[in-house]
Amino acid sequence: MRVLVIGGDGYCGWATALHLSNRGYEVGILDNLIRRHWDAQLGADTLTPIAPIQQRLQRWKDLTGKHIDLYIGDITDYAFLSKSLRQFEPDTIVHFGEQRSAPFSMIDREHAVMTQVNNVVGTLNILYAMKEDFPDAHLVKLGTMGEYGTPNIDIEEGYITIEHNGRKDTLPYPKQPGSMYHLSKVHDSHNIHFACRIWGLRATDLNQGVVYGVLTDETGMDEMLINRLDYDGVFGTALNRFCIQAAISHPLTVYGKGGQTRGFLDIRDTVRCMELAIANPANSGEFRVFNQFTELFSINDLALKVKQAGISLGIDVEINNLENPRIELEEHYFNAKNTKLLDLGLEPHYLSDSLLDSLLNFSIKYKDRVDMNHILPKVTWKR
Ligand code: NAD
Ligand code: USQ
Repeated sequence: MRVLVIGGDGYCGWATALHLSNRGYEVGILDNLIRRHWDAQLGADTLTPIAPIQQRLQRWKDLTGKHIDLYIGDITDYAFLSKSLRQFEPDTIVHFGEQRSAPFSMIDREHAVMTQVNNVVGTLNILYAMKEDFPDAHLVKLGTMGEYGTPNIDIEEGYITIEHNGRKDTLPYPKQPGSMYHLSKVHDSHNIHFACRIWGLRATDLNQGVVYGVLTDETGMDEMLINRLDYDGVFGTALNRFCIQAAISHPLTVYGKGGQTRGFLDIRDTVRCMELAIANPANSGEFRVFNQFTELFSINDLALKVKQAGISLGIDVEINNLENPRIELEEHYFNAKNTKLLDLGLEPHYLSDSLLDSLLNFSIKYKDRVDMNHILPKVTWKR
């Protein structure tokens, strides 16, 4: 099976592309490398020294004998996208290629517009290119758990059955996203659903939770295959940031009360979930939604776990409750379903002491690369 991984130079995409290649899929990567450019603009860098994409792919080939095609360009450029798809002829299109940071999208009007144009137009172009040339291909699109927000009822996987005035229907689950970025994913979901209903395309929307960890079987094979690990206040995410903060003895940056609860998963489960979704495609005309996370944690839970793991490594970890730069509920009900990927055979790597130890040790190894100016959050949601 031929799988094109759009956004394959990024954190989830790189790990997924190598995993699929290792499992015998014919893989292509399409990426415009804009994430490397955004890092440079912010003056931030991944904790880990990532090699240029061409060198990464050459090393993968030298190590495994497996070739990965490379298309460098922007999916908002329809001519480029359409030409690349015609060359590669995918059976499955995996779409990670978006601006994915909530704080980045909340910097100012320009960043909000850029995020929504990049994400919404890129996805629309993919839908039109599929309608035109690959109507039977399967789109596997990364959505986010943050599309749902934090409703005071259980979160279902994409749809909810509602009884209203004596009538009953199963409808898209209500969405209340918390940033201009998360909103872009809601817009994408609507557009993909429309394309499935009207044109009969097949798609799986993976509402992924926050990903943590850095090593997978493939990215751990060689230093040149190392994955990115973001720690800065814009692109870094909760648990990864906390481990890196612990490694440099910086107090953990819990925003507000820390009762914010989210779905989380290990990057080793991200790659496995992608494989399961690809191997079990949606039907023609079906817009399928899976909630892709393995465990729920509050930010306080995570901070305490990192503090505990620090003790076993002889590091004294302090926890700091900062004023919350975001506008979000800090104490709330959160109970999301996640059975569909488990039903397909996912065997989760639950957050364990050994993973925390390994992530902390990994962070200690590269701690000299940390720029302290990028630890505290600088972007605020407030007017
Ligand atoms: P990332 O920033 O590391 O990677 C995204 C990649 O997409 C980058 O290499 C970037 O250059 C590329 N890209 C962006 N816009 C593009 C365009 N217009 N054309 C071509 N390439 C483009 O992000 P990530 O953490 O790997 O996230 C990947 C996807 O997974 C995103 O859609 C994100 O919303 C989703 N997701 C991520 C997480 C997480 O915790 N990292 C959690 C849930 C969902
Ligand atoms: N948070 C802290 N301290 C920090 C960083 C974050 O308390 O140092 C809190 C935030 O306020 C928020 C929660 O942790 O309540 C999650 O924030 P995050 O930065 O870890 O993740 P988020 O902004 O939600 O975005 C990340 C990815 C995004 C993905 C999303 C999945 O960047 O691409 O869509 O996780 S989810 O959160 O399930 O929507």
